[in-house]
Amino acid sequence: MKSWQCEPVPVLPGQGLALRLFDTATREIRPTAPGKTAAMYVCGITPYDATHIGHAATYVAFDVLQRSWRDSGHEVKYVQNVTDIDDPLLERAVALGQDWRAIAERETEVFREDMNALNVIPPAYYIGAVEAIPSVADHVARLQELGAVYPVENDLYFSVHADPRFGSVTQLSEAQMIAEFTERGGDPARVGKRHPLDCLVWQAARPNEPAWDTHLGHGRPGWHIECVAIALDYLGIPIDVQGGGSDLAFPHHEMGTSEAQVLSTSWPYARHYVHTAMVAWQGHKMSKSRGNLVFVSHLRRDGVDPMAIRLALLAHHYRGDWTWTQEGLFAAVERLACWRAATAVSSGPSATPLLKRVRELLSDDMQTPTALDAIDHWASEANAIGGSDNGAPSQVAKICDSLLGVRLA
Ligand code: 5CA
Ligand code: ZN
Repeated sequence: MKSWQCEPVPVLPGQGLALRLFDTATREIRPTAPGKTAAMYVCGITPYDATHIGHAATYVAFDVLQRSWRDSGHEVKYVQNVTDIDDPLLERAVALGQDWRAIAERETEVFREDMNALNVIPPAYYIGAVEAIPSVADHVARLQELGAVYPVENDLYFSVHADPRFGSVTQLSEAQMIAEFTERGGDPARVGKRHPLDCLVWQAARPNEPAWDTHLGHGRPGWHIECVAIALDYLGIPIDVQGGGSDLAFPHHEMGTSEAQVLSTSWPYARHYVHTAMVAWQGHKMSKSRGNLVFVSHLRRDGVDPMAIRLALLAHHYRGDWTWTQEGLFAAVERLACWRAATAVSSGPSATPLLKRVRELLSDDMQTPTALDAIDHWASEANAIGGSDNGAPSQVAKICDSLLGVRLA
């Protein structure tokens, strides 16, 4: 699938520090240890009602992660999917009386435009679920050969306990898993399943729903196996980072991990599971199902500078839930103006200590709020008393662009 464009990332003097990140599976901040090339898979949108601020916060967080890896000398192989066939998309199509493909295409295009405006580095491979169907069918067939898949009526289910490590990503109790599975679209009570937590990998065609012909029959993929097939095809195992919002840790990443570990007879699927916090609005998690959404495209249409949106997101640490507010956006607009004024002149306070400090903060589990404070400090001094270091302001602009993705020029 077509991805999007972004401006080249400026290269900074010296090299960034090795990135340490919180890993959901081990519940600690550990060094990411990628080889020369770091492999990252981030779960993409289900393309209806995109791009809301929650989506944007998640993709901007992984963009900062990628920038930090690049700054410390790694190449990054980044893969993202688009869930362009799934129940919620079909439900929306019925509600709007529109073709599901038209909705998916339109919303994916809005997402691309928003990502471009927010200066998010595109994935090297941007893969739709529909285009991955032949691969999904192959992976399901392989799971069948391994004895990890069984039929329920005409659908196919994966036995999650075929992976002895099932549960190790989120470490929830079985009761918690069943509760979350129910809440997040799972079907623990379906008659014919061998275990309530077993998950759908292939759904046989249903009346008035799209379906594809494969060697598994006429149908469409389950959700988790879609991401696993794409990640295994384009990255291989282990990947360095499996990313997404915290709402995906269970069941999506837990079950996908077990599918991948059975398929590859190896573990771990991912060295780090990185989960971003949920952004709320009007008292609840911003979500398409609830409809409490603030759209990036609407803010842009109303004249908000996308770099101010980006700064409003970066003002929150990626692991702490937070609420979107007008005040937060206004503060970001002011901050952007202050940074632009400070970097529009030819000399200022030295950029060298600032670069060191920002690198330290970002390498330590991506402390973006404190990194913004450090830049504020430099900018206030620059605006109040100036400085004699020629070229420092343009160096600082480069730091903001390269490490935070905030373009000031
Ligand atoms: N297509 C699947 C992933 S394979 C999906 O979850 N799509 S989504 O459109 O619902 O979400 C896209 C990404 O945005 C996911 O990583 C999700 O965790 C994240 N996300 C959704 N809502 C929020 C929110 N309110 N705050 C932060 N991130 C969110
Ligand atoms: Zn996914």
